[in-house]
Amino acid sequence: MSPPAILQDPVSPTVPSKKLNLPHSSAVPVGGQTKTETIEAMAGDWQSFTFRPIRESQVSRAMTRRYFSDLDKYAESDVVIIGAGSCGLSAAYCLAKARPDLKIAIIEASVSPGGGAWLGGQLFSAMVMRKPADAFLREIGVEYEEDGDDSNYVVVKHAALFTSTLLSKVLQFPNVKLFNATAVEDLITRPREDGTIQIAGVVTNWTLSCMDPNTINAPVIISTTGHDGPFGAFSVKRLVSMQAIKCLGGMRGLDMNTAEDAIVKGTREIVPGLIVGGMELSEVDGANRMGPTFGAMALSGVKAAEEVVRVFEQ
Ligand code: 48N
Repeated sequence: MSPPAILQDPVSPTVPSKKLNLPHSSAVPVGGQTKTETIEAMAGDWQSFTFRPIRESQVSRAMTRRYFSDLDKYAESDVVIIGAGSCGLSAAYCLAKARPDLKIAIIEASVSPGGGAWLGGQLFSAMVMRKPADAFLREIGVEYEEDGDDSNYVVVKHAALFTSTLLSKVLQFPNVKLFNATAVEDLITRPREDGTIQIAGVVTNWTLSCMDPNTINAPVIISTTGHDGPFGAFSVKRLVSMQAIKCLGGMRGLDMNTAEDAIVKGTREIVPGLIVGGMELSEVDGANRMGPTFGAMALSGVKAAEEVVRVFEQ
C-alpha cells in the first residue's frame, strides 16, 4: 500500500520522501518580525533540531501579563455574554461582527467552551439543524448535507465541526475576550426610579476556586447558561432569588416544532440590562425542549445580538 499522499515526494511519487510535504502555510505570526521556520525545513533532520532557548519566567510572564491586561481592559465591558454554548457563541459572533466598536466579554464556567454542542445528541456526532438555520452555517462557513425527502433540515457531519468553527471565528474578533474556567456567581444591580432593578454587570470567580470574587461592569448582559442543572439557568434563577421576576416557567417536554420557534421568537430583554436566549429561556417561559436539533440555538444567538444593538441604539 503506497504511503499517504502527504508523505509522497512530489518529485518522485513512487519513492516515499522522508519529509512531510505540507503545502506552504500562509499563516504568519501577528506582529512577528523574526524569520519563520517551516515544517518542511525541520522534518527529516531531527539530529540538529533544537527549540530556541527560554527562561521559565518568560512563559509565566507571557501568560499572566496578557491575562491581567485583559482583566483590566474588560473590567468595563459594553456587553457580557454568560455561557459560551452554541447560543452564546452565536450571539457573540453576530454582535462582534455587527458592532466592532463594542467590547464583548464572554464568561464560561467550563475550561472547554461549547456547552452541549460537541455532539449532536446522546453520543451521536452528526448535528441536525432545521431550515432556515442553514443560513447561519453558510454565514460561518460550515459545510452541511441536505437531508430528508422534503429537505426541511440539514446535517453537519460532526457537531464539533460547527462548534469548533464558530468558536474559532469568535475568538478571532479583536473586540471579543473569552474568560473560560470562570463562573458568573452573581449579577451587579442598580436601583431604578420605579423600584425595579437594572442589571449592570456580573460577579465572577474562577470556577475551580471559591476565593473573593471579581467583577465586570457592563450596561448589557446576554445570558445563555442553558437549561436548569448544576450550572444551568444561572441568571434566571438569580433573578427569582433577588425577586426581580416572580418565578420560572420551567422547561416543558420535548416538542421540536413548538420549542425551536418559541426559543428564537422569545429571545429578549427579561429585565432591563439582561437579555436571555437559548435553553436558559425555556426555564423562564416554560417553553418546550427540542432535544438534538440546534437551529434555535444559533438563531436565538442572532436575535440576542439584535436585542443588544437595539438597546445601544435606544
Ligand atoms: O449548550 P448550553 O447548555 O446552552 P445553549 O442554550 O447555548 O444550548 C443548549 C443546547 O446545547 C441544548 O441544550 C440542546 C439544543 N438540547 C436541548 C434539549 O432539549 O435537550 O451552554 C451553556 C453554557 C455551558 O458551557 C455552561 O458551562 C455555561 O453556559 N454556564 C456558565 N458559564 C458561566 N457562568 C455560569 N454561571 C454558567 N452557567 C452555565
